[in-house]
Amino acid sequence: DPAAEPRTALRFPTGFGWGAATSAYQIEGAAKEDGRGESIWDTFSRTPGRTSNGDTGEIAADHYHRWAEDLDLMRDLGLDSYRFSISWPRIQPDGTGQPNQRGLDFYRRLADGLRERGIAPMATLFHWDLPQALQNNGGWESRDTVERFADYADIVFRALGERIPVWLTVNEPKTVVQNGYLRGHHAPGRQDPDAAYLVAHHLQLAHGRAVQAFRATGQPGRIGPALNLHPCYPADDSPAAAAATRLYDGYENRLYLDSVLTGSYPADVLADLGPQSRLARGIVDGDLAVISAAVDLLAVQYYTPIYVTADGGTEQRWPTSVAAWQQIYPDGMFDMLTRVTRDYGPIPLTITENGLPTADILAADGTVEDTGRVEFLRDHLTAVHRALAAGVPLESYHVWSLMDNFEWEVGYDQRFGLVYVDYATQRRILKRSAHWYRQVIRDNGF
Ligand code: PNW
Repeated sequence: DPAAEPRTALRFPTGFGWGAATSAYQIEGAAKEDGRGESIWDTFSRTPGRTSNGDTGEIAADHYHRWAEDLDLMRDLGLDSYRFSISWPRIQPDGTGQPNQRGLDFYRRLADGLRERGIAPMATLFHWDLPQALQNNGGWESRDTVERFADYADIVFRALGERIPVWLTVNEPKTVVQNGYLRGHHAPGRQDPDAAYLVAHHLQLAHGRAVQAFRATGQPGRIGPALNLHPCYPADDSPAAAAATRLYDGYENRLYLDSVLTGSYPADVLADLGPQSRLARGIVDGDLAVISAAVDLLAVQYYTPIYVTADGGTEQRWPTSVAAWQQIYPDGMFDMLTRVTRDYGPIPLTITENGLPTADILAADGTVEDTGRVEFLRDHLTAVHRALAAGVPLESYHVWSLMDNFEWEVGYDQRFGLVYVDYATQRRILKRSAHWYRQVIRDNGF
């Protein structure tokens, strides 16, 4: 009976980086401290009806005050790498002008604390918390926001560049486009397709301008984009489903990958949007050269596949997690990684997010038995290992997330952490998955 045999031991390459990820608005709290300005997520989450239970990130996991304790946790887990994001409104409260020193100091302490503990910092410049003042000026619909971002990036590189070996520019431009501007359930809560793809262009430009600013400062580290990719599969064997899947893939993946890595937008997506779209009209000569400024690595994030029907809709094939948008399909991780390497060449890759939301319960004996997360991580890491064996130049993997946090529109209802956060006391408790992951890191495999 093969099912009864022990699992083959999987060893990862020597030096493979084991990490975990978070983002500023989701964990920091301290929304009014040390000169922080307001972001669009403060505004959005305070608007009645926008988040579950009216939850906001005002306190979140209180990481802004508990950072040292949290760094100790990371050391105890044995992390090689920690991915966090820098809050733009802590650095520039109104999104422009002189930097706020106390904001920079927080991230300097964090980066130093990581390095003291032997953990490599990986910093994302923008994880959705746009300064509200810039939104009032048009936000990402305005080309001016791109230049504001380049200025902000320049400030951060000069202040922290020596301390941070890997930088990521914009986290998941696609999610801003789709959730912020198409479906409207993320900040700024718009439902305007024409605006959405102009926003996509400006986010891609912002990425490219940040890469240029990085090169201009001559910092020693590496930089790249952070894209969440969705492998798209046809729901049936019909030619119509194949065609619909190809276009769907254009919107989900190639729009972002091609512009950065090949210097052009996919022709099928441009044709589908039409010559009068705000995206088409918003492209200025030279923009694609900016967007495709050479990057050092590509950060990819994987959560779910998409099955596309002949009429261009979607279908569910696999069981979902507690998030309706997530079908659990570990082979999608393999397909996504091998596809990127096949289609774009052997650019160094890091996985900056992969994870499972659950409704964890802290038991009376003080344990959290998140066996579903252990199974999810084990199955996805098995797919990662297969991709490595197939020659994918992957250097590291980060679980989303280090700890439970503010999961955007669903607030604190869904928990993604390896570490449980008891929000009433802000106590941190290692879940079963954290103990498991610590052993994986120790053994460099499982
Ligand atoms: C990511 N999808 O967003 C974000 O980077 C995190 O901040 C977030 O907490 C995490 O995933 C979990 O949601 C995603 O539709 C949003 O497949 C949507 C999708 C995937 C990731």
